[in-house]
Parts: sequence; C-alpha cells; structure tokens
Amino acid sequence: MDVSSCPLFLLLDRRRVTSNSVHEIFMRECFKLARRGTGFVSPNPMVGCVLVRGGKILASGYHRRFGNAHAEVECLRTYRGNTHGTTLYVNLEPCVHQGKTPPCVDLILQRGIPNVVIATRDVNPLVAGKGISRLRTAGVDVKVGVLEREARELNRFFFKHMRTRMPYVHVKIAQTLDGKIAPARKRSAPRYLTSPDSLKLVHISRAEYDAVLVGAGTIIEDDPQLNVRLVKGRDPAVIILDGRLRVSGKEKTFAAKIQRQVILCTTAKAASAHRRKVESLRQKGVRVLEFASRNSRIDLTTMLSSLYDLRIGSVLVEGGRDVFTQFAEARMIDEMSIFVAPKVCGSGTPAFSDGVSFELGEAFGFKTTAVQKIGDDTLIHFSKA
Ligand code: AOF
Ligand code: ZN
Repeated sequence: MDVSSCPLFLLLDRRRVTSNSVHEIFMRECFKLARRGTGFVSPNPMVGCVLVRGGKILASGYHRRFGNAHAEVECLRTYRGNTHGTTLYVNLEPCVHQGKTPPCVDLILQRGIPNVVIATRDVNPLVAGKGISRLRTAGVDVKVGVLEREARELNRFFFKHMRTRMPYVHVKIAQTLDGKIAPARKRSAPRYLTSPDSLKLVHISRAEYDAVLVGAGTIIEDDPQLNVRLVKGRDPAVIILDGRLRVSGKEKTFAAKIQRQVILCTTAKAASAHRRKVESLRQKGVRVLEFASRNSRIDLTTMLSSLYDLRIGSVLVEGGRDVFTQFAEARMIDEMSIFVAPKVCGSGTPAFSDGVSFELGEAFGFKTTAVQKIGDDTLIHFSKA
C-alpha cells in the first residue's frame, strides 16, 4: 500500500500542516501590522503583535514610532479581558531591557499569557535570547522560528545595523539595455529613462528608507526633488556626497520650505576652502559633515558610520556613476535593483566607471534574487552574495 493513502498518515500530516499554517496566518498578520510603522520606527525594527484565542484575534497592535510603545504594549493595552488559553504572536523576540519603554516580557508575564509564538530572535545584545529564556523560565510555552526568513527580510535594515553599526545600503540604478544611465546628448533626452510604473516603485522604496543618497553631479545636472510624490509615504532625508563642495545651495533639495533633513557630506579640505558656502548652507538648516579625504574622496566606512550615529539606519543610493562606482569599490552594497529600459542608447554615461578594476575571481559578486517585468522595463534585484 502506498503510504500516502493511509488514513492515519493523512490525518497526522494534515494536523501538522494545519497547526503550522495557523501560526503562519497569525504571523503574517503581525508582518502586516508591523509594516504600518514603515519609515517611522527606524532605526528600531518594525514589529506587529496579535493576541489570539480559539483561532480568533482578540487584540492587535504595532510599534508606531521610534521612542513610542512597543508592539506588545500597543496590543495588550486594547485588551483587558482574561488571557486564559491565549497565544501572543509577535515577529520579534519580546524585549527584556528597560529602554524608552518598560520590558515587554514583564508585561506578558503580568498578564499571564500562557503561549508566545515568535518569528525571530532579536539581535540587539540587550535582548538576544534573554527574552525567550525569561519567558520559558517563567513557564510560558514559547515557539520560535515561524516564518523566520520572511521576518529577517522584513527587518533586514535593523539586523544589519544592529550587527555592524552601519546603515543598510541599497543601490538603485535605472539604465538602458546597453548599460547607460544617461545619454551623451542630453538636450533632447526625456527626463526619465524608465516607465512610470518603475518610477512608482522607486517612490515606494524612498518612503521605506531613512535617506536617499546622491552625488553632487546628480544634484547639479538633474536638480532632482528626491521626495515621495507618486505614492503616499513620508519623504526620506537627503544625503549629498560632495567631496569638492560643488553644489551652489540654490538647487531644489535646499529649498527652505522643504521640511526634512538634508545632510551634505564633504571633505575637511573643501569645507575650509569654501567657508562662506558652508555657513550659508548651515543657515538654511543643512547639516554639513566634514571628513578626512584621499584624492577629494570621502572614506565611505567613516561616512556611513557617522550617518548611523545620526540615526540613519538605511540608505537608498540613487546615483550617479561615480557614487555607484565608489560604493561598488568599497563593497558597501547590501542590495541592488537595476531597472533596465528596453532601449539602446549608444554613447552615454555607464552605470559604473572603469575605476573599478577587479580580477574576475575577486569581483564584487551578488545573488540574483528576483527578475520582474515592470511596465516595459525589466527589474533585476540582487543581494550581496
Ligand atoms: C519589542 N517590541 O515592538 C520593538 C522591540 O529604544 P527602545 O526602548 O524602543 O528599544 C528598542 C529596542 O527594542 C530595539 O533595538 C529592539 O531590540 C527592541 N524592539 N522589541 O519587544 C517592539 N520595537
Ligand atoms: Zn519591547
């Protein structure tokens, strides 16, 4: 007899699948809630929480804003009833530390919740496993690892910067089939290479990242707004890499009515040569950071760790060629999206300059994680190998 036709096997198998998928259904609910904190909780993680009994959600909550209540507190404050037979689902291990808010583990224990299901451990050294062991020691039944891969992906910015104290870096490139990000003849060129659908996706990304980073060349030549216009979402901070202090301060990014953080990263040498410009930028509210340099170039490791100290946990790098090249040379790219427009451009600016010269075996390699058709474009998505 074929073992799969045995009724007991089928029953057991179905029960296993069912209990796992029930956990997954509620964990996905936590992810959905957590995502509502996109852009507002950083550099904290996005966390959602639901309290369940008999397959029904009794209460839910999420971490709304940096410094505010954690997801578990938000969830439990809306439910005052008895917790007998309940399970609390949360996508990150509950905290044990007294931070800006009291420890979530204490609250879970006070409320007598008998079961907790967690997607992934917290990597914050203040928590890292202590939340799980305190719950277990107190007799709570704790299950860890439900949809763990998705949970780590959801909070990939947090996991990276908690480990390294450096922001997560995503490079976004829009290019032609022949790898050009701008044509040589600019006057007749349309403003965008890629389709409106691709632009919309870029705006969705901007709302997720703490900051958008571009080089001075992009600011001077394209005068971009670098905001979120095509979808709903908050505007990211703007970081300008300008080793020689070439911007004038009159470009759109510096417009006084824009209420967001603008950070200009330059070299100490350029700053002392252009003191008056630095002063007038600072008066406009621009934060000018000065770094030691080599060949007018800022050391990216130093710059990124200073940005992290300013609570920038994730950066979307949007151009241009020299900036892409510098990040590739420094191997500072965690994720890359290339939007390929179905056009051959001929002479123009390539995405990366010849400055990068790796032996093929040592090339800065990536894993291709997805390929999608977006409007008429192809989006190729990579993560660090
Ligand atoms: C949770 N639930 O919803 C979140 C947690 O600065 P604080 O006090 O807000 O603490 C931030 C740390 O707490 C953060 O680094 C991470 O380890 C954890 N975040 N934990 O139990 C939550 N957002
Ligand atoms: Zn907490």
